[in-house]
Amino acid sequence: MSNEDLKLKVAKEAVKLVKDGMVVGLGTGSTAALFIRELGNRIQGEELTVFGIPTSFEAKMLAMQYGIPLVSLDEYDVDIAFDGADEVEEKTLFLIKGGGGCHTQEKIVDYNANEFVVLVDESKLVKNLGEKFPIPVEVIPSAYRVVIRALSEMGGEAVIRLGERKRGPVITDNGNMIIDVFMKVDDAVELEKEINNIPGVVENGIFTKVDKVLVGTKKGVKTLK
Ligand code: ABF
Repeated sequence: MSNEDLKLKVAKEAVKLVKDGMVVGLGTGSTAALFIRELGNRIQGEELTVFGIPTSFEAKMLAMQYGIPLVSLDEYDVDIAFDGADEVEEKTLFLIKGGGGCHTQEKIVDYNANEFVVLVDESKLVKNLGEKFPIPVEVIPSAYRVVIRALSEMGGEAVIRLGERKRGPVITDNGNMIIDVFMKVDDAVELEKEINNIPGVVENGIFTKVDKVLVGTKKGVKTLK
């Protein structure tokens, strides 16, 4: 069974948690994309009244494609948010997100949801946060050099994320740059705050407020909480 099969299993399980009348946070990435498709199918099939709040341009386009009516945080609170992750620390359920560069909008929606549910296949589980993945940091472009310096002083190895052809930096939905930081994460709660305290940083990809993680395994979907 491939990782893609496991992601689909998780998406199908997650969509069962949505109830009629809910406002749902729609995450970004390949797992969240499967969830958005499944949710669209359920809304059409069962004629549910459900609204989505997207976490990225990508999620917005998918929601429109699959017929999920959209609202915004201007007027609505989020009942439940579903989103992917790059790493999940098994013992704490802390996450690294932002491999797709959308973690700022994701954190706004996910942290403000009444319930935040993470959707991953088992390859994303790690013993210690930062084991495989750098921490993505969204940065105001004019501040990139001083932010890199500050992150280096904190013991990180910080690199600007470049686009596929490596001709320039990746630009986020918010018009900013991403700096990826390779560093040991001893205290994720403190580090999340500390990185955000650097002038010029918009948001980092450490997520420490998670309600539930649905993990796709070969034996089925397990829930961590
Ligand atoms: C988003 O998509 C990101 O925060 C995370 O980087 C990524 C996970 O993507 P996938 O589900 O494709 O592995 O949720």
